[in-house]
Amino acid sequence: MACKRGALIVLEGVDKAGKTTQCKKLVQALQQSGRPAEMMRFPDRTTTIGQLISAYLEKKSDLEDHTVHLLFSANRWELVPQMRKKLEQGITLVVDRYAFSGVAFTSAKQGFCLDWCMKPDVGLPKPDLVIFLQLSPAEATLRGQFGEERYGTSVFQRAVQQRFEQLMKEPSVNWQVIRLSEH
Ligand code: NYM
Repeated sequence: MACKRGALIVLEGVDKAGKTTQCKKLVQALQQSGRPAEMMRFPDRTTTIGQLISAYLEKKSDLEDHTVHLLFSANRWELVPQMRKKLEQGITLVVDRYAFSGVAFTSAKQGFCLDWCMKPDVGLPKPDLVIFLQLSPAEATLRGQFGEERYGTSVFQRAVQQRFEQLMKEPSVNWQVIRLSEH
């Protein structure tokens, strides 16, 4: 008997929005309701490409900006066969960041446009749903300092948020915004 394809659900947002916690909760809730579900995250730091990205994020290495953008995309592409297989097996994938983070973070840097940033990810499996966790500036402040990794400044994160807002105008993507209040 052919089983129903799993859904591809992506969680997006700026750093510290709580994506990882919510991904885990969603996977748990889906499993408890009897639906096979697994979590994935990007970057996946376990692969060879992921290790290059991780060293860059941890500021242990420097990479040219276009190069690291393409590595983030390659990290998604290398996992596509695995993703497709699981979806075909009926497993719902809950993914912590996807191509939208790739575009929002790189295009927040000087000299990058959305159009160039989107190109390497064209053709990736399309999410059925993208949940955007919208952190208010007040809540971001309450959550304290961003981490020690690259991109961890509030100025950069605000630029990333603006890029996400531009991406959310794309009507072909099923965006659902969840506003996180201060309490
Ligand atoms: N990031 C993440 C990018 O710059 N491009 C991408 O394509 C992806 C998927 O990596 N600050 C950035 C966003 C985060 C950082 O993510 C690591 P995490 O979820 O903290 O491991």
